[in-house]
Amino acid sequence: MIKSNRHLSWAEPYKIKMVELVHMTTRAEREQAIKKAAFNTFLLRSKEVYIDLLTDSGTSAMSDMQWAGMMRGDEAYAGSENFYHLEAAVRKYYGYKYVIPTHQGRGAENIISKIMIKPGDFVPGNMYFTTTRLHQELAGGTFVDIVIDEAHDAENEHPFKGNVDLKKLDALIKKVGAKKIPYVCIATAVNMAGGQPISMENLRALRELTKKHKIPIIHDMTRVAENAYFIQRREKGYADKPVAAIIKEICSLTDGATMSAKKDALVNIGGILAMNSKKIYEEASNMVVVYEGLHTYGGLAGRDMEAMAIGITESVQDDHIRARVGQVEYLGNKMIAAGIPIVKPVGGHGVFLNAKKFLPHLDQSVYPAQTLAAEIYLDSGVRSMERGIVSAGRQKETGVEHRPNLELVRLTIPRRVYTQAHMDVVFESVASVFDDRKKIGGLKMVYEPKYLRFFQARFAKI
Ligand code: PM9
Repeated sequence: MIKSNRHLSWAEPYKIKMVELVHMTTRAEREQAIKKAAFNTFLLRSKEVYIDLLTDSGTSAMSDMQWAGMMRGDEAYAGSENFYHLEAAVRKYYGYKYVIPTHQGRGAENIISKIMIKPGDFVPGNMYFTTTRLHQELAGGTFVDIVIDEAHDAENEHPFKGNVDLKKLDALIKKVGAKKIPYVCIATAVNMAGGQPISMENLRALRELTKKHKIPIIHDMTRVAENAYFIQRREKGYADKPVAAIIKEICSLTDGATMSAKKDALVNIGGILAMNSKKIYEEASNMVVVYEGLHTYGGLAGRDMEAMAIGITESVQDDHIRARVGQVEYLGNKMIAAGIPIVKPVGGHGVFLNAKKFLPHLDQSVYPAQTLAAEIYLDSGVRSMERGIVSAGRQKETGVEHRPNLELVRLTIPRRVYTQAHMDVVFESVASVFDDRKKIGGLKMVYEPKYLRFFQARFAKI
């Protein structure tokens, strides 16, 4: 953003060149569709959806430059030119020395978990993420939550709810010993907390503590640009620093990264594993051939890597990120003004409805957030996602259900896809469900898959 334009509002820094028609449905059609989908919005067909706020993952609109880049795909098996463009973009904007492409974020999580975690290890992180924790557990590790308590409280307006509670980390080190902690896993713009940022000050302090104990930091940088924008807006000393410089500073405080490029990096498919250690790079580039593909394509086509290299460049621009977060805040502020309970402050990638407060008559055992997502779909065809007890799954050792404090419905905004008028419709629909909330009853789970159950679980009305 050019500084002299900061008095203007956040209008999109692009114009529309091509459109995709969306489908409107009748209430009767939606009733049939959600029943067929067993009250799980992941099981709806996209043609049954009007405004799709299921996820911001892989749903971005690519730019004309990215599409032009797709035509420059070098589909050589080894040493594709596009890989070198991607590597150059990662080095320039993120600063990590080595990069391995992966088919998406969880491909990178699988590899780093297998390399660094031994059975019996503990992996502390600033709140869990579903796929990340699963790979840590599959490698034999136990995830330990070290995020500040404020992150688990939807109403708390702490500006950096992604911060690490250093006392919790210190206590874990004292309890299990630094040797049992292969790395600390730090997410920027913490997804499950509602897209909440970590501050640079906290990251710097974490760096000091981990350095003392020789524990590396692995950065889940899936939404690093959104985090950097919040630092620019909220942290002392960063108001005049470009988002690109803040991103580089964040990365410089960590040793390696996993990234789902399907979010901030503006592509429909792809991920990366990046690091500064040559030793880990060599192990990872060997392991990637087992699970993904050669180290210069990692499960991606050359054209995908080109789109990612260009997407990274576009994602770090101040005017892009200001408009992206501006749109999310526009929707969030409408909800707050209407008294609809949401996670505060409004996060970077979506508005998270607080289902516990929205439906206070429903106990967590009848899946209030799952229920609310289905009700919003029924009302308007707006698709959202459960982020509560269903997503949290079961404890690794005991099989008992996790009962997270946050029982949320995520209205996730894809990047560069929907307009302000779409946001108004989303608000109108949530407000109408809110007016009728007392009539809403809960769900029971009738099929539960073993892994990441939220994707495919099936429900029935009680
Ligand atoms: N996140 C999301 O919708 C897609 C899968 S879960 C519905 O938020 C973080 C912070 C993520 C993430 C995916 C992954 C995995 C890692 N870290 O989906 O494998 O938000 O590319 O990335 C999703 P992939």
